[in-house]
Parts: sequence; structure tokens; C-alpha cells
Amino acid sequence: MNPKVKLFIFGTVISLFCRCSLTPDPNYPSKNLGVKTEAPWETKIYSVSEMEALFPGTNYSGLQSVYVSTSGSDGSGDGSISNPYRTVKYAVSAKGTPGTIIRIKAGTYQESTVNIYAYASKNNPLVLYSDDGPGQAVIDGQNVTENLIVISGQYIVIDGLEIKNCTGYGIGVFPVTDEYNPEKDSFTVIRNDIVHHTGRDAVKSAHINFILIENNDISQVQHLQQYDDCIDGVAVYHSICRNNYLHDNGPGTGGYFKGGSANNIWYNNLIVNCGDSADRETYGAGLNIGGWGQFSWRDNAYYEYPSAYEQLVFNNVFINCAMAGITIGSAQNSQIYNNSFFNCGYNSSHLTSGTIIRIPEPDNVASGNIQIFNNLAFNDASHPFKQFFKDFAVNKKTGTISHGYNTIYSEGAVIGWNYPDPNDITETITNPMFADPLSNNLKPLPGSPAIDSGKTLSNILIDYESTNRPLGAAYDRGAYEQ
Ligand SMILES: [Ca+2]
Ligand SMILES: [Ca+2]
Repeated sequence: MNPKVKLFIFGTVISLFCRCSLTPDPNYPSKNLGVKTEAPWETKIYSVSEMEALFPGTNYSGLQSVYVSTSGSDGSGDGSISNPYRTVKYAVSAKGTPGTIIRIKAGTYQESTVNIYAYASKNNPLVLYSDDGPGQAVIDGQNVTENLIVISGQYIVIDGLEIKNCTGYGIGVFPVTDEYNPEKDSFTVIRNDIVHHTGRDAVKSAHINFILIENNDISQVQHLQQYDDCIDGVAVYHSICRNNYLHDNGPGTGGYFKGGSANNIWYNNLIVNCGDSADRETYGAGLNIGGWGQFSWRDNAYYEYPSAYEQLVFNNVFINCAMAGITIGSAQNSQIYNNSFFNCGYNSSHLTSGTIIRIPEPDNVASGNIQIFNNLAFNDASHPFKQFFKDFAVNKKTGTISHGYNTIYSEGAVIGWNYPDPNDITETITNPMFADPLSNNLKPLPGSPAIDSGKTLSNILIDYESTNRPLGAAYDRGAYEQ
């Protein structure tokens, strides 16, 4: 279960000031990119509050109930509580219509691929629900089924299921027809699920708009084809990933949105033991924002464009992500605010590693207009790192990288900032005094230099525990406010 013991408020109110899009360099060649797809740098930028208001909430009381039980029958059942169906796949095919909640009773369901296709609505979604509590209904692919749940259409909610043991994706969210189809606004919600031991990415979305991924426990991809990720998005516009526990994924990342993705917001996630790959620099990170040669813009891979736009990453806690906490690979207009790192970026086996936040040189366009403020990092004597962040993209079209008010400390090695201003007096090399980092508690102790020393950031109005910011005399650095 998700160990993030905290009060989670769905209606978190965060308002973001409008940010202007950064268009590609005018020297980039123009491309025929299809008539129904807007460019990632042209799409509207939604704040958290604007975006979350578009998704179905957690009150399912008005929906029609259909029941599935391990004691039910697909042949003689009718989906009623007294005569339930036996399999999720059959229940979805028989009764998976808008305004329905498929209530799956406790037990393990050995399923082949469950394809969910429906055009529901915000107030009448189609919900798959673990009826006896999160994790009680288990969908088991027995490492035979390829993709376990495949979603297309609109307003489909997967709530509380444990999903495990497949050779493909655990949950895949894709367009109905092709990348140009006009129904690309998905509004899929993946909440309270436990997804693990998938063959490929645990939660995969591609070529869609609007997905909300919250309160999930996602881990242990089996990496059957390549190093894969807890959450992966290709050419996804408008997503919120929050309050997830992303962990124990070895060489893969906790999360990775790329391929011309835009307006993706990551906050209040706990990311532990991800990105330990030493030979795949792209994937070795807790979070990977953008990526290598990954610009697909919903059709072809165009290396001339950046991989991600408008990535907002705040209040996340990173523990033991060996290659890097965050990799910013070909991302533009992105903000890295108030994250806390413990024992990340200590693997120095690659040129660009040994770094808490990496901004390496990708195959396509380098990163630009990156803001890095109010972050904290501490590594103990056994996990020395070389620098807090470093920009390696010196030979390409690197835009501005702004930073300040970060505090770092390494017990075991000489450390530095490396770029561009090591004398910035707001940035300090002092111990942030995390309370109990070995127990994933990175809340600064009383007297920490992180408290009341942060930069005021008008779009960061809560902390990792959903406490309002600021408290006390000023904003704090790191994920917590006090
Ligand atoms: Ca992947
Ligand atoms: Ca404060």
C-alpha cells in the first residue's frame, strides 16, 4: 500500500499564473504534422485546479452498479449483487456502458486483456472499482496475458484494483483509432491502484489529452523488452500525476513523459529505488522529463523539436535514485520546484551521472527555459555525488537555465553546482537536516536552514502533506512547509 500517510485532498486548490509558450526555434524545419493535432507549444496550459475540475470525482453514488465475484458466473449471472458475473472482461463487455460502476468483489481474477471502450462523461463515467477496498480485487495476467487493461474512449476510471503479472502494459490508455482522431481527449482516471510486475510500462498513455494518475502504488516492472517505467507517456498533453508511490523499479524510471508531451504536472509523489541503470543514461532517473530522440508529435519522430514542454515538477520526494533524481532531456519551459532528494545521483559510472538533476545533451533539441528553485538534497557518506545539477548541452540550442534557493549537502565528497553561477548567495551547501531519511521522511528538523529560506513561488501553494504554503516567516525549501 501507498505509505504516504497523509491527508489527501482531491479538491486541492492550486492556481498557476499563465505561462507563455516557448515556440521552437524559427530555424527548425516546418513539417506536415497533421490537421487534427495541435502542436505541444500551442496547446493551452492548465493549472492543477483548472485541470482536475475536468475529471470525474470520487463520488460514484449516482452510477448503476454491476457486480463481479469469484463465485459468480458469466453464463448464468446477470451482474446483480445476488447473481454476479465471474470475470471482469465479461462484465465490461456485457454492461460496460457510461454511467456504470463495475463493482469487483475481493478475490483474484485471472484475466486475458480487458478492453474498455466507451464514450462516457464527467458525471456519468464508466468505473471499474474494487468494491471491498483498494487492492482487494486483483487482476492477474499470470505472466501470460500481454496488456491487462486497455482503455480507449472517454471518462473511464480504474479505482482500487491490484493489477499484476503480465507481459505488456498493466494499464494502457490509447486513442480510439489513430493519432489524428478527434476524440483524443481521454479524461481517464487511474486512482488508488496497485500495479506491479508488468512486462512493460506499468501505466502507459500515448497520444491522448487529459489523464489523472493519483494515489497509486506502482512498482517492479519486469523489463521484459527494455528498461521500462512505472508511468510512461508519449505525446500526452495535460496530465496530473500526484500522490503516487513509485518504487523499486531498478533500471526504469518512476515516471517519464516525452515524445512531444506538454502541460504535465508531477507533484507530491514519493519515488524510491528507481533509475539505477548505469548504461542507459536516458532512463536512469527517478523522473525523466523529456527524452532522447523522442519527439513523435503523435505521428513521426522529429528530432528537430524538443521532447517535452511545460513540465511542472514540485513537492516530490526522491530516495535512492542512483543515476539521477530528475533528468531533464530535451524539455523546455519547465519548472523544478521544492523537491527533496536523499541519496540520489551517486552512480558515477556515466559521464553525465553523479548528479542530482541532470540536463544532458539529447539527440534532439537541448533543454531551455528551465527553472530550478527551492530544492533540497542530502547524500550520506556512502553515496557521494559530484554536483547538484549540470547542463551538458553546451553545443546545442540551450535556452536559459535559472536556479536559486537550493540547498545541498554531501557527507562524502566534494560537491559543486557546475553551472552557471557557483557564487549565487541564495544557494547553500549545508545540511538540510532531514528528520529520518532512512525511513523516507525528508521533513527538515527544527533549526534546518531549509525553513523560511525559500523563494516565494506563486504557483506552489501547498506542500507534500497538502499543507498550505507559506507557513511561518517565508516559504521553505524542499517538499515540506513549516
Ligand atoms: Ca517506457
Ligand atoms: Ca515557512
